Amino acid sequence: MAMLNFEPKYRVRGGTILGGDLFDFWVGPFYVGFFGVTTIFFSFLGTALILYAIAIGPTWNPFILSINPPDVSYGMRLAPLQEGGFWQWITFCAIGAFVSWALRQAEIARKLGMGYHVPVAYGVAVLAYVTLVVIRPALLGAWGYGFPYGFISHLDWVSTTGYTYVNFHYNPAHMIAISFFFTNCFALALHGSLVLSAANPKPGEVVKGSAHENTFFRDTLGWSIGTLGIHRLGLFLAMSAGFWSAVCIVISGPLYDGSWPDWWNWWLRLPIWSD
Ligand code: UQ1
Repeated sequence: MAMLNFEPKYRVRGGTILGGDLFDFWVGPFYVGFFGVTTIFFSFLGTALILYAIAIGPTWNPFILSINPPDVSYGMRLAPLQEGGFWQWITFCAIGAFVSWALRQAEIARKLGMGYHVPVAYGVAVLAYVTLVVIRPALLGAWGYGFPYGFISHLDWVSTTGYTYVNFHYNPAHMIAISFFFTNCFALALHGSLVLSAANPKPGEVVKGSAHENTFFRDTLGWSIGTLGIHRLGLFLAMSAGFWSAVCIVISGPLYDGSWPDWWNWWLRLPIWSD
């Protein structure tokens, strides 16, 4: 695998974003680069901090263990390690690793002369995480509003945060995010099944291509979005799901701190039917 015939053509030095020739090399199949080094650094440090924090904590029981953010009384200050400081440094390492990974994707794309679609798409997922652990806590004035790092504790945080606004399903941005997630699943199911049905036939049968794929949907719906179009649609749906997830949580508290079901009373108060 490491000596595919196209490798000599594409595995050439140059075109880095940072570090020049310094880390412009491969280790086995992996491109390293300056951001590969920073990814390894932050991942290892963050993982070590997680293991150390649990090791000196009360339990290894996966149902109970949790690395919690500081109490809200610390505000946006740095807390002692065992009072939320571990959470803060782990969060710092996580963001360092995620951003390094995005920049490594961008560097590889640049070296290959490709578009930056992959790091942009990945960046939306990173944005959703940063919204939860930095942007919303900062807008509310305390790291303590970030979610705890534990298998069950993070679920409890989602539950408590949801019920703080009475019923999160009435949050309009949450509705939009969920609609994008479902539509994204629907589109990928259509696309995955369509491609497999055409390109992976039973042994002995001929492989079909985009002409068959387009004809299937023209016969079924009267219209086909096309082979490039379905990927544009998929990217849009997936990025929109992550983006509206970030919006739905960042407006809860910083912009609106009432009950989401009550927010819809603007509808009942419209002058058309109210006095
Ligand atoms: C589609 O039209 C198409 O073009 C041929 C694909 O590309 C392979 C697809 O995967 C899908 C799912 C469709 C149908 C999608 C819509 C929105 C009509």
